[in-house]
Amino acid sequence: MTEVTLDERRFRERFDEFNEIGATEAGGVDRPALSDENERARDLLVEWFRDADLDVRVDRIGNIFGRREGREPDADAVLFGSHVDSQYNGGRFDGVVGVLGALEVVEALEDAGVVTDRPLEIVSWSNEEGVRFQPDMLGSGVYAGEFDLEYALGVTDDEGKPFGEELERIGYDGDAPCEPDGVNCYLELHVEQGPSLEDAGVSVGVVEGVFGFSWMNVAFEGQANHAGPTPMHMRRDALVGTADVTKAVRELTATGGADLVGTVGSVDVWPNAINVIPERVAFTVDVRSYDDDVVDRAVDRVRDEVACAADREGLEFEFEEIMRLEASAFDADCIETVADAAAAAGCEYERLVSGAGHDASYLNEIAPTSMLFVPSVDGVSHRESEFTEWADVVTGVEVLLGAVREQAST
Ligand code: HGY
Ligand code: MN
Ligand code: MN
Repeated sequence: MTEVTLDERRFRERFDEFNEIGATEAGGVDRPALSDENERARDLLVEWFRDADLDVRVDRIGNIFGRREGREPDADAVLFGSHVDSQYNGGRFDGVVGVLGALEVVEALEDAGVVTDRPLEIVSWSNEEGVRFQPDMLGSGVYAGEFDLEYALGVTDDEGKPFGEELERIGYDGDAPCEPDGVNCYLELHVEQGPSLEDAGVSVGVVEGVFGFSWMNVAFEGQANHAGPTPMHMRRDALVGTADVTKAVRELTATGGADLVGTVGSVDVWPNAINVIPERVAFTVDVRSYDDDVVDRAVDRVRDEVACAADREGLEFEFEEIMRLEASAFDADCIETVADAAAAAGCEYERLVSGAGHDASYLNEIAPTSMLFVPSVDGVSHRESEFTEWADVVTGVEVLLGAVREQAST
């Protein structure tokens, strides 16, 4: 097989230039989906895809594809990539490593004059993070048929702005159909966002699946009153109910299942004043496990805890599950392709399951899929200090290159 070498300088310069967009003081990025910063990031990506002579298309939900023809134009394509939208104060590596790594793979093949049998398609999915617009993995979900397009275009952010209008505002309401058209397999390089690889002292993770998870919206309604003269027995404090549920979520993860995790991540208090008893609180609950029954039981427990907390404090409540993703077990052959590529690159690797959600979960519904991880320092992610050693990033791209070449030969 012809030797293909990554241009590490090009790759590093691109990564640094790309992460100047939405850069935060603390060294992270703030590029939420369909923001002005996300628009600038998309524009730069499209420019680089075009510079690489890729055939660029944007689909109806704003997923961006770059296609490189192979020797067999009618063969199903090898699809690989990730996402470039970020958390509000997120890290520079989450998603970007997979998209710019994919671009470097196709550029390195071009530099070496290597044409694969199958076409290659690299992709940047819309709204993977799901922080501004829920649910997450929206672009890959529509593409894989999990969500219908109209529903996705209609979801709104906290200011009531519909996804479709924001997509049009930034000029990425593409006209390509949002559906698979001849996909041989999907591969995704991503930072682990957890401590396993660092703890094991290995540089590559061969990902065998992704946790299932549920996202819930809860609202408590009590009664605002003066913090001073209102006797405790007269209070209906929505924040007390919220605190009870938060504590219950922590407690149920202790007994609900070995890998069960639970988070109350977003809390909105009204009127949020130092001397007023909270009247309304809207908050979120995120529970995850690789065992779907464990997630189902956890959701039922949360629902019960909400009702009990409301009863104790005399609150009205609303409870809605806004997203439920089943656990994904990846394709055995794809997993071995990644493992073989890691071994061929001389890497020690570990097999693991991802606690973080990824677009690969939905791609796994429509094509053989697997992922590969590179270590996150201190297991940190979704934080501005998120970091991966550059040598590990480069190793990940080398393994991705090997896996893509393997899958792209017929
Ligand atoms: O929530 C997740 O795991 C992903 O970052 N959307
Ligand atoms: Mn991600
Ligand atoms: Mn993320």
